[in-house]
Amino acid sequence: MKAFSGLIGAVALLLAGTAHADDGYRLWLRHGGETARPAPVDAPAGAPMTVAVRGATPTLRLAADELARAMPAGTMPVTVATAGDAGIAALRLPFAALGDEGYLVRTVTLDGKRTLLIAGNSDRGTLYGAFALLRHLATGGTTSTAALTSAPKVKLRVLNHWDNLDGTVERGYAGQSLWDWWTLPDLKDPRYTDYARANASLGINGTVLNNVNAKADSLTPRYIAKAAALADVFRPWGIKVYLSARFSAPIELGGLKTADPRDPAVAAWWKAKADEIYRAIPDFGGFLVKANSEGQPGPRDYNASHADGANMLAAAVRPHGGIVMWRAFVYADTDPTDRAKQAYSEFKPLDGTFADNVLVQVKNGAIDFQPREPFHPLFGAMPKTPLMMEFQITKEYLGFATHLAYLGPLFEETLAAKTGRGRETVAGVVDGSSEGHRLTGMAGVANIGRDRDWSGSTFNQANWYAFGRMAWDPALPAEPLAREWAQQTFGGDARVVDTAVAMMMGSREAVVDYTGALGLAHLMATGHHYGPGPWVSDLKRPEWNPAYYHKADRDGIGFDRTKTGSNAVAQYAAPIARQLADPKTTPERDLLWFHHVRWDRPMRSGKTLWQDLVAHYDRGVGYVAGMRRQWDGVRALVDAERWQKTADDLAVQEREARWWRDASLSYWMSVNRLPLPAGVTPPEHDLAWYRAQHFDYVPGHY
Ligand code: GCW
Repeated sequence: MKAFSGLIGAVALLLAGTAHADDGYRLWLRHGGETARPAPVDAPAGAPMTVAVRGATPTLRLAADELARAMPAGTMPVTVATAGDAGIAALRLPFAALGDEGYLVRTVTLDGKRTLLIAGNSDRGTLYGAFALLRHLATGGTTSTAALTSAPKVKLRVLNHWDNLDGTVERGYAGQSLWDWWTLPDLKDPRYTDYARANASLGINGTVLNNVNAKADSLTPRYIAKAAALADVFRPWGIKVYLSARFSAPIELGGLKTADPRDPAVAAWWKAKADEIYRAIPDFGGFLVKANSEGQPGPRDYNASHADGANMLAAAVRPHGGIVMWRAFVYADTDPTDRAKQAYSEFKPLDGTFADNVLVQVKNGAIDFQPREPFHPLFGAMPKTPLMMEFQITKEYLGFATHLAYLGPLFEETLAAKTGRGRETVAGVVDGSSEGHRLTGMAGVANIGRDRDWSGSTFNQANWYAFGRMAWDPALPAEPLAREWAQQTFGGDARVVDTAVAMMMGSREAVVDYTGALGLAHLMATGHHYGPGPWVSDLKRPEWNPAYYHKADRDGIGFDRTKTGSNAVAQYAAPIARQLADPKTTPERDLLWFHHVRWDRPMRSGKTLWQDLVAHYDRGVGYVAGMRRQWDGVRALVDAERWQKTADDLAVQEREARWWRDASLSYWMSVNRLPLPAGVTPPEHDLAWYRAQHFDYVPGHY
């Protein structure tokens, strides 16, 4: 009997364990719906909700399903519909302001009965409304307080997958690509549906399937059929498919001698290719192009301009309503000028010459997704061209998947930056309000892979989340987004939510601090970008070397971008250029980005620059130690699986933050010959040890 009850106990324990195990698959959508594997549902039990669907389309049905699964039992009936329905039109609700994709949620009387109506002008709008209502309920709202109205401020809200056809992901740290190109189009992994659903819940409405370092193969009939299969899965969720186009494809696939965009045969090849794609994918979004950058082919190979290239492709997709996203991330290995200046120099003169279905896609900063960069000077400098923001959600330079770094503050900092043209902000440029552009967009380089938790850690999911929400509304601040994400992800316990938000909000600054604060950038190891390498100075191209970026010597440190140096500051509008021209008026957080200053320069803290820099390294490491303590404090309140994985990641992060600090300090001391301030812990090893660290098979580096 004893043994028997012991057995029951063990089974019960096992069941309880299973019930609470959570591998993060459900993301912030806790009301279940996993198609890949049955999972526990947090939604309240009870009689199912009545959800009426008027004029059912596949998309409206999806909206209704979400609500039926998640709405608390016993609440008022819900109706999903679109504005065109006669009964809804008779209500005379303010649909005009909602545009194509907006929604409203409010209590109305329909056919003599009170119902909570969720409706948009399109069924996609209604689907977004359903998710907005669920978010409202999961973050403390009730159906009786549900009076929601919203329309996206940005038209194209797009993920960029740097996914290769062999299943690897460039700068991806969450496992293999989600796309199983080999088995497509026959096999449609249920995860494709879950992926689309997660994106729809945020309002993301487009996805570029393949790496910008593109292979022409993506444009062959075989791969078009595979992309079409994904497009079929994504369509009811309001998501369009786009492809990265390799500019030399007419040569590689078409057997032409040239890819010169001014050659009629080249234009005809692209037109036929576009027609072929649209036959398979009638709502194909268009092309994303990386041209003449890091070895990619492009119009400059033929002395044609980026506008020539973009416009030729734009003409091919125009009859089908497609668009071209042309990247401004160019720097040439033949151009000796400051890399930070090159995109502006190349693109600014082209303002006004792009076709009206082209967006120029600009990274948030002028170098490359560093932990902190001042906003890209192109924002505000090309008023006649829609500029699309490109953020990197995957953390190539912020600790890969293991470091906890919430990017909301990084996104917010860039979007809120003033361009110096009147009251204009970067957000105003991106959402088109500043110049009245209607074609607008925001892209995020995805952090999604085949890991069960999609993003390589629970907290990385917050970066996908924040990107999607800010693409919908670039004015949304990072903190409330962190909170709503944490509430949905961990449930309602305020202790967990408060702790998660507190950890998240300072986490990006901590990465800045332990990798190099005060405007330092690009100090990582070569190629794979894992860990510190400030000493690297022997690579072929000057701008590949960290030493090119920090310019540290015995007397000082920093890149002079004023007129005594590269004069990159002159690329900003006058008020900003003036501010940045003087180290005294430059924000200290960007000081060494724009100025070469002495190690003993006095700082606001009262310390010298050197002492201040050391303090930043210590603060960064200390912050991570602090996050570990905070996370320990909620151990009992978070499911074991997600708690443990996060705790393990934080341990890695603390070790690697120390490594960054120690390696960097050792190197700076070898250059400036200065002692560490009193009381500061010396690096664990000597510089030779740090320089000798070598890593093969680093993820994301192909
Ligand atoms: O961030 C850098 C990466 C490259 C990437 C490139 C780009 C896709 O190190 O891996 O290539 O930028 O954005 O094109």
